[in-house]
Amino acid sequence: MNLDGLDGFSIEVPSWAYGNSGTRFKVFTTRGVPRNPYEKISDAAQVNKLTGLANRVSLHIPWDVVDDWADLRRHAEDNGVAIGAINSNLFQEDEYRLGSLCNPDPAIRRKAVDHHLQCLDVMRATGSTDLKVWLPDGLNYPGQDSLRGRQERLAESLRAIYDAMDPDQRMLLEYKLFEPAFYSMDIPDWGTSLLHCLALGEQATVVLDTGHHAPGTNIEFIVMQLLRQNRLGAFDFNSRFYADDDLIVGAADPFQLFRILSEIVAAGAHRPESGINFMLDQCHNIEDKIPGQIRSVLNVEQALAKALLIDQEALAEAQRAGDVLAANAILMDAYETDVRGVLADRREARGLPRDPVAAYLASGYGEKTASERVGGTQAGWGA
Ligand code: LRH
Ligand code: MN
Repeated sequence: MNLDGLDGFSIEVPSWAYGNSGTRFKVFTTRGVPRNPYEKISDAAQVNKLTGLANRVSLHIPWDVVDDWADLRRHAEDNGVAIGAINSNLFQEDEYRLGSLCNPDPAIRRKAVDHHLQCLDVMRATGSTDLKVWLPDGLNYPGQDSLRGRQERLAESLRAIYDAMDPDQRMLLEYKLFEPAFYSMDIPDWGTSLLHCLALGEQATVVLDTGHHAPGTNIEFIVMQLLRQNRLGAFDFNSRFYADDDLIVGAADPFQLFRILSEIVAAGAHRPESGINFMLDQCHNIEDKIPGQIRSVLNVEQALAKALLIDQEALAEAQRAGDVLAANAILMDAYETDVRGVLADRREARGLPRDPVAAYLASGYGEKTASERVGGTQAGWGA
């Protein structure tokens, strides 16, 4: 089994996965949960230490604001990770009730644009080059506002942010079908995000969050199409059974994850030089967070390993010959291949534990942090 294609592959983990999270019904708290970005990064670094796969941590502003960004950057580097994408937050200010970058009020749009200019400064201070913009803006009732007017305002606001970016910085523009708006979102689908990116320029690319589509959507088709346009900037990996459940990637539909990564491998986009940022965007509402993150990065690696086993030549030949069953069988053979043993061997060869979850549980890190992190306010949704 040649899995050299895994060399250099890395996954970015989200700081917010280590804080408390939940649903509108309940946010559960857990002993030892981080109380600040330093502790979030320390926990995230455990995932990289045990898997060798997760060497970047995404931050969310203002959740991860600190007094000294250079010091936080040093803390990350001391723990073997780097600061990854900087996520703006347009969903927690009262002023944004009727929208942020699309709001009819120019003063509120200005506030939302300025928030992104602050995020660009955080990127300069932390060495991050990815600005991730998810727009919660939308409508709950038909007629509530002009669908077209909002697009014009959005284009103007995004232009103001884009023009403030440095040449090495990227905008990652995320779309979502619904929630928190329930009639229309202003960036509901990949096409709308792509249109705005094409209008902005080369440094604007699309983020595909696997939980942001209508049930039954063929997500790998969207991956293929964005790759064709060279505008797939990043993934927010997670899985879902119904809505934006933000569950462990691959847990709900491992075959879908395999199909997505098959399109990535077919285009050679798994290679670091593709510039695609493979990120997780998850919440561990009821399960232990660090083992949940370890399981997640291993699920992505496993799906990628299976995709790398696809016999591309035989597949192309069967497709050319119109041999439907043979073509499908070639893909299914790769999917049905158990790669867990060879991946454990690969870890062992790199001085990493064969079973990272077991190694984490045996490390006592969870107990140690639970006993140390007394007092203060736990981080997380609703904190
Ligand atoms: C929105 C989203 C976005 C993040 C948030 C934590 O649903 O996917 O990527 O800002 O989750
Ligand atoms: Mn997301």
